Formats: sequence, structure tokens, C-alpha cells
Amino acid sequence: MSDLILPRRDLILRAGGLVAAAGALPLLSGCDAINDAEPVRKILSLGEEMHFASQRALTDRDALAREFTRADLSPIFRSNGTRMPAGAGYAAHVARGFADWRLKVTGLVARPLSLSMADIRAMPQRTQITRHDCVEGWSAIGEWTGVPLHRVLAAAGLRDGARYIVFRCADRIGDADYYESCDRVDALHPQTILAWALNGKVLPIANGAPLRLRIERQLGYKHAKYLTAIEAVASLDRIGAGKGGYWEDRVDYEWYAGI
Ligand SMILES: Nc1nc2c(c(=O)[nH]1)N[C@H]1C(S)=C(S)[C@@H](COP(=O)(O)O)O[C@H]1N2
Ligand SMILES: [Mo]
Repeated sequence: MSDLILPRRDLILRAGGLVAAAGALPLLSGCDAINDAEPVRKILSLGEEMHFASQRALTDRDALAREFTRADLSPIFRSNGTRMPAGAGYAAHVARGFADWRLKVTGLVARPLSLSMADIRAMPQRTQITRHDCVEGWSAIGEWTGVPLHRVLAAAGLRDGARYIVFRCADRIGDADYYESCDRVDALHPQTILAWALNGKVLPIANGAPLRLRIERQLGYKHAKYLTAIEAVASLDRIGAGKGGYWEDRVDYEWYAGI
């Protein structure tokens, strides 16, 4: 972990690369190998399995996810689900280097916010090297930089009645927008960040540019990409189909996907 802020000149140079990456084709679905989906624990070795079991027994929900070193970074951090949100709106943001992108913070907060990427980068940052585990049976280690979500929620003034945070995304899969949610414990966890950089570079489009959630104690599908809004709510009943996430609404993915 470190308090890294990339120099602005670097950012401008790297923003040019984002446009080139926009050629990637959108995929039809996210965790599309649903029938083959196996719980990620099945692919872990017995030793790791025991490590998880003992960690779960000994620690609580505030425990940190394991952090790695740069030597552990995956050579390629693959992407999954949406790799390029469809539509002219997102393409226009790409063309403008996300200069007009806004993250709205709404719902049960004292001060609703509309943050630009510059606003987000001006807040205190956190960098962490963690392992992403997708239920489809792959993992990757990456270095993420972004603002801790608890900072954003403190700036907005989370109200007492807010039990869940909903994450709204710019992409649709089929006929519905991708979304996710978590409870206050995960929202305020120190490793839950809104990330705008991966491996020291501005987040690639395929990995959720310009801003994506890293919620390190949870499985991959909880890590919402292409964030447009976060909303503090008292109940998930009237969000989507009521199960707290795009995949939770459609398949038997657990809402609480703790690892
Ligand atoms: N908006 C959005 N977020 C998403 C998805 C998606 O399709 N759309 N896919 C999820 C799944 S299943 C995984 S494993 C991770 C993949 O993140 P990556 O593309 O950076 O590897 O993003 C998650 N967040
Ligand atoms: Mo996934």
C-alpha cells in the first residue's frame, strides 16, 4: 500500500492510449459460462482451502484481503463481462478522455455529490496489489489505485438509515444495466476503493474505465466496472429485481460473495 498519485503529465499522455483500446468488441454477456461456473474454492489447492477455512474462523469481516508484491503481478490482467460499453454516450466519453465523466453520489446522504475524475484523483488515494477471483475459475493479481470508498461516503455524509450501497454502471448486458451492491461493512472496508489505475496506468476500457469498484473481500462479479453512480439505500428490494446485483437477479450467484 502507498499513497500514490500519478503525475498529471503522465495521465494526459496515457489518456491517448485509451482511445486506441476502444476497438475491442463488446461481448454479449458477463459471467457467460454460467453452466460451467464452479465455486472458485474448487480450484484452490488443499493448502489454500485450509488457509481460507482458518482465516474465516479466526478473522472477522474487517480483516484485510491478502496483499501481494509487484513480483506477483499477472503479466496480463484479463477482462471479463463487458469489455467496451455499447452506445454513443460512452464512446463520446472515451473520445474526450473521460473529461466530462461524473460519479454521482445520491440516496441517503446529507450532501449529494457529482464528482469529476479530477475531483476523485484529488482525494486521498490508496494503492493495493490484490488477487481477483472470478467464479468462472480464473484469478489475476493486479495493482489498483483509487480513492477509498469510505472517503467518498464521508464527504457525502452517509445517513444512519443507509444500510446498503448500490453501484450503477454505464454498460448494459442484454436488456438491463449492470449493477451491484454491498453492505456498510464492505463499503467502509479500507481496501474497498474506486479505482482509476491498474498497474500504474490509467484503467483500460476493458477493465472498467474510467472508474471501477475494487471490493477485495468479495468475488469478481461484485467489482462493478464503468461506475456512473453510487446510491445509499435502506433496502435493496426495489433496486433491479431486488437481489442486489445484475447476476444475483438472474442466476444463483450469492449477493454476499465473501472470500
Ligand atoms: N459493469 C460491469 N462490471 C463488471 C462486469 C460487467 O460485465 N460489467 N463483470 C464482472 C465480472 S464477472 C468480473 S470477473 C469482473 C472482471 O473484471 P475485469 O474485466 O477487470 O477482469 O468485473 C465484474 N464487474
Ligand atoms: Mo466474474
